Amino acid sequence: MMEEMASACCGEDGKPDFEKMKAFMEKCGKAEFTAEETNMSSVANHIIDRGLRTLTAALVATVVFTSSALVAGSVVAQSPTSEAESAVADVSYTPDVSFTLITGIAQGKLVYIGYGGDINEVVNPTLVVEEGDVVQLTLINGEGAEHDVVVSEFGAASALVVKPGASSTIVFRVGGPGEFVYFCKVPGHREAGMEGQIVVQAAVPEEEPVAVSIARNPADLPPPIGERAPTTVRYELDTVELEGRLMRGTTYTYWTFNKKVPGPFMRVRVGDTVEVLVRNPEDSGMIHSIDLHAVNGPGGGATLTQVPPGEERVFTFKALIPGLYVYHCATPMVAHHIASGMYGLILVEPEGGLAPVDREFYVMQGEIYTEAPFAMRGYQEFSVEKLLDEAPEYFVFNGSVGALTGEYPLRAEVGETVRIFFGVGGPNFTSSFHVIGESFDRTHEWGALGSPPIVGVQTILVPPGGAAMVEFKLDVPGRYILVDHALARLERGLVGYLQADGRLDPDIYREGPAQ
Ligand SMILES: [Cu+2]
Repeated sequence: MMEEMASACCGEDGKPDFEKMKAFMEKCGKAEFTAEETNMSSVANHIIDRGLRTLTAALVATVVFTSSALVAGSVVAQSPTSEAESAVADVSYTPDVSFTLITGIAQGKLVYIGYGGDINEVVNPTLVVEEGDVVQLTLINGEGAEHDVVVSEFGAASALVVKPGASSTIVFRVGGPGEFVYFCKVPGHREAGMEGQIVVQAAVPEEEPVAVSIARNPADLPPPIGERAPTTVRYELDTVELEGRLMRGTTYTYWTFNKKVPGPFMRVRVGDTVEVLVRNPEDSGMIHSIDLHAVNGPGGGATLTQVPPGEERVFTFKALIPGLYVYHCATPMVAHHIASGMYGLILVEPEGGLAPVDREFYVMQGEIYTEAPFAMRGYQEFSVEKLLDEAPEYFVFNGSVGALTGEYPLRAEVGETVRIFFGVGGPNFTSSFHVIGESFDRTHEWGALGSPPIVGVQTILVPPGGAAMVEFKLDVPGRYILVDHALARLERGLVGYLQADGRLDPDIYREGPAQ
């Protein structure tokens, strides 16, 4: 297939021939590909490797549009260090940029109206993207006439949306800089006003983040306890309210333990005496507290730690049962305090400690309820209505969108065993935690460390206020993706990367047929 396509798109001299390429694309058609042909992104990569990047951009777009959401993410930038490693391309389950258009009527014309982000309420908005971006475009029927949206240069066309509220999503990859058109191809609609521009710009360097990061580095946790006698351990928690970065260009008022989400990873041994000091700064607007699920006593500490601004409280408990436990603020409205970021994990290690592993990580899942829709720019206000309706706009790992992709991806080496302490702050949604490309060799479900692990698990359910400890050995280099397998949540920010470096063992994973 690869050779056929390469020869179909190149001249005798092996150089790109745009006319031949166009003919090939027409032959391929715009709508249907066979299963084999949807694998053409690898073919396109091959052509890109031969230096035909710009000319084949439209071809790649066609392929991406008709294949699944699994997009080869680094095909252009990849510089394999060996033949073996070149077989593993990074994958991304997310587009680089997404837009939503709602059909409607403005000034007597049929139009598209932008929804969310920079294009909110703009009529026939100009969609600005960067060269090479994978673009996701969702069309929603706003008034009940039949519509679609087409970007013919990239071979992308939505389904017809017929009833009010019906929607269709297309995904395509753009090529080099230029101006392109999207429009409705229902007869007469383009002429009636349903048309806008897609402007592809040269890539600009990532803007410096101006907002404060509240994301907890998943590698930020204390070392294993190992072999030691019970002792007294002290923790100090500052309940800091601050405006932090929710995603690129978007901020939100977080309530935190020690300015990060999740709060600090506490690590003690069974039998330890644990002293917890909660300090609420003078400039806080709220009372705050802590309820640790590792505590045996009313409120898990919350009855002893309702701390008004400018004051502090201290309490002490004995860690009686080994396990991985959630802690959170327990001041009314508790769900609001949790949704604002006030949660973390406390590990009570068994006598003798946990089995040694090569890497440990600390990851927690939560929801954020903003008044405005997902991905709006600027400061976002909290919505108690959406919280009570359990309708979050954002789902996040470690506090913010991008915390575990752009900011702090997990890193490990092939051959290493990785342990993830995974918890759900929530406040409302159970996680179907999964690492794409791996299964868990050992899982302590519900954070139960006193029971033997279950072995060979693909996806682990973790409820709000619950946790799990998972371990797996990495056999193949590349990018693994942390998700909640309720994958619609990925579209609202819930994704993280685990990057494994090392050499590929072709016995375990490689392209091509078995020998
Ligand atoms: Cu609080």
